[in-house]
Amino acid sequence: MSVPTPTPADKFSFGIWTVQYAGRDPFGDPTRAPMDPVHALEKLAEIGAYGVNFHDDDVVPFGSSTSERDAILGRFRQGLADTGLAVTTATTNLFGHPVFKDGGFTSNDRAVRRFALRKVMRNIDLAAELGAQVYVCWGGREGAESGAAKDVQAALSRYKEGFDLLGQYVVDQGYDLRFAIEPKPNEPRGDILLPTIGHALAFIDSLERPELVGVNPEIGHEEMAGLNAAHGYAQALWHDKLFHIDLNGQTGPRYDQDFRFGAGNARGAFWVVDTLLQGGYDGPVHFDFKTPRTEDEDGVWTAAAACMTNYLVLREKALAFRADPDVQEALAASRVGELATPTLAEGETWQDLQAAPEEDPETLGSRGMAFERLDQLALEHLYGVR
Ligand code: GLT
Ligand code: MN
Ligand code: MN
Repeated sequence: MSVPTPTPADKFSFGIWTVQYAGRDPFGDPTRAPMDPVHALEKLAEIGAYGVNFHDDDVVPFGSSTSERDAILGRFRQGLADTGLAVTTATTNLFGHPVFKDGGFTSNDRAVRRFALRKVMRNIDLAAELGAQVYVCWGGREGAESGAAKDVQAALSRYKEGFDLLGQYVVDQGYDLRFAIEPKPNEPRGDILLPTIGHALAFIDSLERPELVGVNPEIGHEEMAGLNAAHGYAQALWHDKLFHIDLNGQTGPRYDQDFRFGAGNARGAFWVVDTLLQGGYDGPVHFDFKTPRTEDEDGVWTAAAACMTNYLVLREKALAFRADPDVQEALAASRVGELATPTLAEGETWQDLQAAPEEDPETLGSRGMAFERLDQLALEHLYGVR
């Protein structure tokens, strides 16, 4: 297998902040120079990306005046036109400025909440103008470090109030825009609200317009919580709520590593790709990674290109796995397809079930499931020996 090359049909997209990340961490200063967003557009187009995603502040620095904002956006629009990159998604920075130290939508300080909602609405206008169809909401600062500091039930009510207001806003403005909540268990807060895909899905059900809100799961964030990211993506698909994806790499429950996609838990990445393909996800294939601060700018573009390469490699491997006759045989031996058959026959009732001849648990219990053979075939595809 040769190293594959991305094409626009692959719909690869990047957060502008991913390549702009200059290497600041809690222990050290940036190791790279700030990156002009238009330069980011040019380089992303050059390496084969299809689209971009940005926070308001990635493009227009926080606190810019109206005239500065207009000038910066004029240049950015020109950069989009010149490169042909699509704006697939946009989002709001509700975590960087000190005003958001206790959150945006759920800050204890009501004035902060009002400021946050206005900031989101302003960027939604820009997102809609630039053609974004999904608006990502990562509530990184919505949370707490200590017990009494946050009334969690009140915070969830304010979170709901925020999404209800924004839903009303896009409907009133006639925007074709849906929201995608990005869960994360912790970091930068000690504990973040809506920490996993499951929490977010349950929360969405409480909203006035649940149809406008889905999830944007990030592989690393689910793995930080010790969860199986592919299972989370599958459940989001089952609920019809996988509006967007953040692909990256992570090695188990620890700090948010944001490795390039395919690094870290490679086996988990394989199953995420397989889940997306089998589940028919057809949105942008979006990467949210941070290049380690050991790298210079060349390293940033190496890492960005590698996200796409690794996706294409894993896509080919996942498709080859599914097409392999040995795998189809192993799937049948493991009775995987049988799970699609409803447990009761059509029209059968619980009374019929009670009246049916009983299964023999000894016979059933003595049958092996043959999952080891099936998983070994997957690993042989992943390891490149099939
Ligand atoms: C930040 C975070 C990401 C989110 C981004 C969207 S910002 O980089 O680490 O996981 O997707 O707000
Ligand atoms: Mn992350
Ligand atoms: Mn993310």
